[in-house]
Amino acid sequence: MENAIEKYVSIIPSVRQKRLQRENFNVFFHYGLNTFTGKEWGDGKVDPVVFNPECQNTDQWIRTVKETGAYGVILTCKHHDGFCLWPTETTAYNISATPYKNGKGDVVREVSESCAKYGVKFGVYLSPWDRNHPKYSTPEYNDVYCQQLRELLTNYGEVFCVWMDGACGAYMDGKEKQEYDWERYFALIRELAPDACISNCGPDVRWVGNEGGFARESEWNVVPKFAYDIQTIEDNSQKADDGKFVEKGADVVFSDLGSRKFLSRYNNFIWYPAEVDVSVRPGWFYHKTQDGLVKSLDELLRIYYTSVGGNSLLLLNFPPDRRGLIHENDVALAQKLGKHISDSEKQLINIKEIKAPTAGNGCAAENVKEDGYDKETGDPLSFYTPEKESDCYRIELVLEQKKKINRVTIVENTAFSQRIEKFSVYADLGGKLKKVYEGSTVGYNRICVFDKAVSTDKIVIEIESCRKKPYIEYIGVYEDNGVKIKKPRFFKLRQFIHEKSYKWFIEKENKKYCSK
Ligand code: FUL
Repeated sequence: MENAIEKYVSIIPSVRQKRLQRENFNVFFHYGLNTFTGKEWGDGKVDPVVFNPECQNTDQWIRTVKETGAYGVILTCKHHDGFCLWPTETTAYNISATPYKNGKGDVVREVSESCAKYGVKFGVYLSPWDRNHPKYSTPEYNDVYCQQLRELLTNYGEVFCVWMDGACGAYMDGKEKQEYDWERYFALIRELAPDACISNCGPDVRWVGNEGGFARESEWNVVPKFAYDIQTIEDNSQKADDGKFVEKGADVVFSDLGSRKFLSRYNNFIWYPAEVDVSVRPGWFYHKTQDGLVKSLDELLRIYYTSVGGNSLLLLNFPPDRRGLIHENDVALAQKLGKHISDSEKQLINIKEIKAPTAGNGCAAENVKEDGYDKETGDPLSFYTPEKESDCYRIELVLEQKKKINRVTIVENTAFSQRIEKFSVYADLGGKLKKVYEGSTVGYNRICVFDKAVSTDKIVIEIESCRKKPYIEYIGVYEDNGVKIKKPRFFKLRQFIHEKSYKWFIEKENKKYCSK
């Protein structure tokens, strides 16, 4: 076991992963022909003339993103229907074939320029599954896909993320499954955009396993090495509980991907943080009928605190409408979310004194009060680690004054991997310690929201189980912001529901398109 633990803690993030972990909240834009046809999955046969937004304004999109406080955006440059939002040379099925700006438009350019204008990062979604391109299902399609990547990664400035969707229903069109040349795609992205993370079907960021906004309670970044094509939804999902699936490889929908018990079945491990991708509406694309179904702030806060606050990335979808604008209802939600986040950051309470096990050289406990980091490397400017390993690490935080508190944030320095496996938070209530939170993983961000706010001037954190000793970068104690998080439902149940609803969705789509 000792050797195994050594191995787990030797797995650390790349610089590009560390940077993304810092900037863990981004916005998705689903936009294209589906916006105008009311579909979620276009069949690749829709006439591009339907694309005709009257007053598209990508500055308005990006201002909305700024309101949320998110760092970057990811635009569906090509969704499954194969329609390209930029004037690509790889297919005529693109923006030039639309009435928009008399065929002279380029939505990718507009969004990337608005991002540059407002200091927001720009990322691209390029669906590998393509229902329009005649080369799909042949080896030459890999050339087409690479050419599309090349155009996007060389003509639109810096790209922080390439998002590769695993969804594929080629059988719906009576087509053979495409053999994707993932390694070639990845090599090209690394060559053209070395700082970009490759998400979803890529080596840098893993899909959390559902699209409902549910994060795992115990999320690990050190997981068994994945085969990327295992993430494709169509035929890699588990078919029988016969143990064979585990031999084939780990799958993103498993509820436990990183406990010691789970890891003990594998030999090769990678750093692979999870991303929760979810829409503020029921659909990924805009549908007028869903104007009244935009999520409430409470729902969004549950998602925010369990993803961003639960060692996961958040990719929140705001779909532009047929006018080419983010709908007023969605903008209002973005504003509320952004205000909540910025107000909450101001509620940090000063810590007067910290008592903790003797620190390792140069790694004083006081350092946990600082949350600065190097923008280039993503590493913290300072951190705390105890000198020696022990069974339990007790960190006592004496506050400057008694305050009403409802949360504590803890951050591990992931340059030393992810180590904490079990911890508790106590509040001193008139000389008596009361447990206010119990958790497992911490990782690059854990916001411990208490069930009930408490008035106290002393918080105690006990780390009860850890892979070797902990490396803690930051601890923040915050005044009550009124947030209450309902305990997330059991992940396995969510997984079950997700798989069922996904099958239902595909069958429904199938009927719609294939019965014609
Ligand atoms: C899924 C796609 O099929 C949806 O349309 C959407 O793009 C979502 C983000 O990923 O797999």
